[in-house]
Amino acid sequence: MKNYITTPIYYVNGEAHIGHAYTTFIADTLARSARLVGDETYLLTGTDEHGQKIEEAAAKQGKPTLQFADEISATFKNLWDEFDISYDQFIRTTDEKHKSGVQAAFAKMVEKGDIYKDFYEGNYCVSCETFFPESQLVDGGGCPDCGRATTIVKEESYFFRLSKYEQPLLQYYEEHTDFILPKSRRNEVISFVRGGLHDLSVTRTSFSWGVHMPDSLNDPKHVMYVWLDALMNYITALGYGNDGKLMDFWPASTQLVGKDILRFHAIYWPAFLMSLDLPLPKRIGAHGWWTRDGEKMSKSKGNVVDPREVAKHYGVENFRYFMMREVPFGQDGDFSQRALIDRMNSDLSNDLGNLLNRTIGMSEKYSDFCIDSVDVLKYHSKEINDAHAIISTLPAFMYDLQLHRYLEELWKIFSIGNKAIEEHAPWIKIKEGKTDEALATVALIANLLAKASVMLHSIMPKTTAIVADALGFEITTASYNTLIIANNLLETFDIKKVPPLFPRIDEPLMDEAPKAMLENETAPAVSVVVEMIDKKETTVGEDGLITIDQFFQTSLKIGTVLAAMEVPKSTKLLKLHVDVGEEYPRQIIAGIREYYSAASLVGTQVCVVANLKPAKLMGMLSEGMLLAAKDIDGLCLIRPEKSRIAGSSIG
Ligand code: ME8
Repeated sequence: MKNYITTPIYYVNGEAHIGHAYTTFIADTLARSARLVGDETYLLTGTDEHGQKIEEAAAKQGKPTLQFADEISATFKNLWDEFDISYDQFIRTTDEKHKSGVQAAFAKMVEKGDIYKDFYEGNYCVSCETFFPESQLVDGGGCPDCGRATTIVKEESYFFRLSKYEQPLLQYYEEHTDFILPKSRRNEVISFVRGGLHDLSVTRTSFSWGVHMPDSLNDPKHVMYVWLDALMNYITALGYGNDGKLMDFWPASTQLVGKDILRFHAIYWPAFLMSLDLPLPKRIGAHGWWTRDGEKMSKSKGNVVDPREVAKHYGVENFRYFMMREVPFGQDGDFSQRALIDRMNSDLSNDLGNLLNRTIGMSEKYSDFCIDSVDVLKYHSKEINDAHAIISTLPAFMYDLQLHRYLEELWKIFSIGNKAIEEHAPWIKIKEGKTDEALATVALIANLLAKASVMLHSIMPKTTAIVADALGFEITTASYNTLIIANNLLETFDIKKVPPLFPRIDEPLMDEAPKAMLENETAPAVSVVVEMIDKKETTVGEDGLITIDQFFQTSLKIGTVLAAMEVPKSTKLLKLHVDVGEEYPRQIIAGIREYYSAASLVGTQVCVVANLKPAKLMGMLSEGMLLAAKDIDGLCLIRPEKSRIAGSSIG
């Protein structure tokens, strides 16, 4: 099956914000999901670069318009590359092929008798690049969409016979009930069209930054209306009006837009396509708008959320997961760091991350990392069947763009896993000598994680690739077919240890840290300190000596550093995840950043004071302390001479 998915093309009058990232994440998810099931897929995104608005923005900066457009367009493209968006083409409306494609489309509309020349006088909003009838204006002449003042423009114009398509459009909506999603928006569109469609002015003479008329019209003072130019990108990208090489991807399977531009996509665009004798897209999905901490984002308020910043602090895939999980498609959503952190801690760290850590930990202890699914169906057929029942409901949610429901359902698989561990307690089964049963439960969890990872792949591609790698397989159409379609289990494999994928976050990472916290960042973590557990019994003698028993009250252990990261806004602290042979790694905040880089520590061994009372440093829990020695040359960690099993006791 062919699958063509598009995002809107973004105006180059400003850099990307989270609204742009949201549409692009959803489009990328749909494309990845289609590729995974084996569909031939094409994902299009790009930039919308013509029109008065862009011309004015460039002039304001004193730059030639094309240079200005080049610069901003590149920031979008770079962002999508940084975010690993799997687009097949990044179209720009200033591309020569696009311009000639639009001219070919215009010529076809003329040939069809759908274009005529007349005069237009009306209230024009430059910001929205749209004329509005007097009756729709707000506050004495303001634009009904953005509220800005409109100006009266009278000019010669070519018109598109939109009115001719009023009935065909209504009939189309009637016959294709899922053409517009969500359904509530469909009703809005229908009532707008029922209210009557006026012919549409589709050329301008008041500026020249746009696509010119086809040569056949010999009318150089006219340029195309920017929305006609922009909408055509969806077919010029496929070669319309040129080689037409990719036109077999048309009609698009899903075209994603924000609710504010639905009218252009659900009314003008289908009418243009009817005029061109082309089929209509299968679905137009209109998403809601994002606010920040409950407020509308605007440059003047300085509260626009920069997607790069969010990704830098929280990770692009966690951000992506949050956006799709948090808000039902079509509804407005609110971005707050607290909501993002909560999702990361509860869904990602607690549910998914812990399940993986526990699987790795148990397999290490009970079977030297080997996972064998041989007895899974003997002891756990119910869990496997329940997981498959859930999985079978997922494609419909993806199809309906209900990604929050998709994820909500998918997460039930992790609940099945966690419940199975509690109920079957493999550690007790091992003690009772029921090794097969214990190992079957561990293998069940590994299989649930594998299947869930495949289904989560389109939303968190890199993260799930790491999970799959730990579980000895790769996420491909072939593994989708075996694990999901055929409902098979994993082959016998050795599980790989991976650093915890979702460290818990306690404090917002993007806000200014309170000053007091910054100043109070010296960690006690790096000198040999003996925590006295019971003051009476452990009092140091008058001679300054302690007994051997007193010494052994300090639990010192060998730890392996699984992950290390810098603590934002701190010059001294590193956050480490250290395996000390327990079910979960410990989080240790150590004041060693001036002496060690985070990367140099991963995989090395350290000595850990393991029975210190947990303490909070800069709002983060520290569950231990590293031994180190310091002199005038600086600080160095105390390490075992040779590598020892994590958790080995020192003393
Ligand atoms: O409209 N939350 O481009 P654009 C969510 N060039 N989405 C938001 C948003 C927010 N706060 N703010 C904007 C254009 N958007 C045209 C499209 S397509 C042929 C031409 C969304 O850069 C908005 O709804 O102004 C739209 O879908 C997209 O960002 C691009 O807006």
